[in-house]
Amino acid sequence: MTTKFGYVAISGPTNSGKSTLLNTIFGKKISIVSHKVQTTTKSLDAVKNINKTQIVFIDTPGFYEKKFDANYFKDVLGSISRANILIIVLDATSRFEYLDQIEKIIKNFKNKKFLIINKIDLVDNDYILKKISQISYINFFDHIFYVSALKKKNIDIVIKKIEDLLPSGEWLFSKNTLTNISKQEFLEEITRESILKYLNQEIPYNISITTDQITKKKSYNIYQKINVSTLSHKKIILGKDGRAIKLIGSYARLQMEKILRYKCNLFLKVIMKKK
Ligand SMILES: Nc1nc2c(ncn2[C@@H]2O[C@H](COP(=O)(O)OP(=O)(O)OP(=O)(O)O)[C@@H](O)[C@H]2O)c(=O)[nH]1
Ligand SMILES: [Mg+2]
Repeated sequence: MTTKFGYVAISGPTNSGKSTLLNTIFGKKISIVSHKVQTTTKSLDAVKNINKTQIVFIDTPGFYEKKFDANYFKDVLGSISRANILIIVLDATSRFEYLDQIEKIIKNFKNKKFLIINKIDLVDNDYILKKISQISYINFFDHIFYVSALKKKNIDIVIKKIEDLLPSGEWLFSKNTLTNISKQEFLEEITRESILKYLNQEIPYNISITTDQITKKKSYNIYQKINVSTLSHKKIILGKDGRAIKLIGSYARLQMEKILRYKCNLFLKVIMKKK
C-alpha cells in the first residue's frame, strides 16, 4: 500500500475556532479552547492517521493586534512554511480582520490553500456570501469550506479533501504518536484553560503554570503552581474564601479525568514570583 504523508497548518485570527476545529477532527481534546482571545500561545503538532494517510495538523496562535509584530509571527510563519496545506480559518460571525495580512501570507504560500468559514451554525447563507465578497483575493484559495467546528458540520468534507491532496510519502511518526507536547505540559494547559474560563481581563495573560510533581497510584496526584507577579493577581485567583481557585481547580480536575480516564487529584498553589 502506498502511504501518504503531509503537514496541514491551521492559521487565522484569534478566536476563529482553530483549536475547536482541531479537537473536532480528532474527536477529543487536543488543544485548549476558550471564548477569550489568545488562547493558543504556542504552536502544537497533532498526528492523525486516516486509512493510508498520516496528517500532521499544526494548531497555531491566532493573529491578535497587540502582538502583531515580527517576533510574534516567527512561530506562526515557521509553522506555515512546513505545511503542504495551509488552512485559514475565519469566524463567520465576526468582522473579518487581518485581511491584508492574510493576503500577504496566501500570496507567498506556494502549496495548497484552504479557506474555512467557521461558525456557520450562527449565521445564514446570504450573510456569509455577502461577507465573502470582502475578500478580494478569494480566487487564490484552492478550496473554500463552510463549516461549524463546534457542531461538527462539514468537517468530513475538509478531511476528505486533505486526504486527496497530500503527497505520497512515508509516515514520519509511529502509529501511536498523538502530539508533540508532553502529558505534563498538556495538564498545565488544562489548568490555563480553566483560568481562561473563570477569570476575566488580564489575569490569564499574566500567569504561568508549572508542575512540581505528578504521581500515579490509585489516582493521579498532580501538583501544579500558578505563578503570578503581583499580590492583587494572587488575590483574584484565590478569590473570596478561596472560591475562585476551587472553581478553577475542580473544572480542571474534571477535564484531566476525562483526558486521562483515571481518577485525578489536583493540588494547586498560587505563588508570587518576586521581581
Ligand atoms: N457557535 C460556534 N462557536 C464556535 C465554533 N467554533 C469555535 N467556536 C467558539 O469560538 C471560541 C474560540 O474558539 P477557539 O477554538 O479557542 O479559537 P482559536 O481560533 O483557537 O483561538 P486562538 O487560540 O486564540 O487563536 C470558543 O468559545 C469556541 O467554543 C463554531 O463552529 N460555532
Ligand atoms: Mg487556539
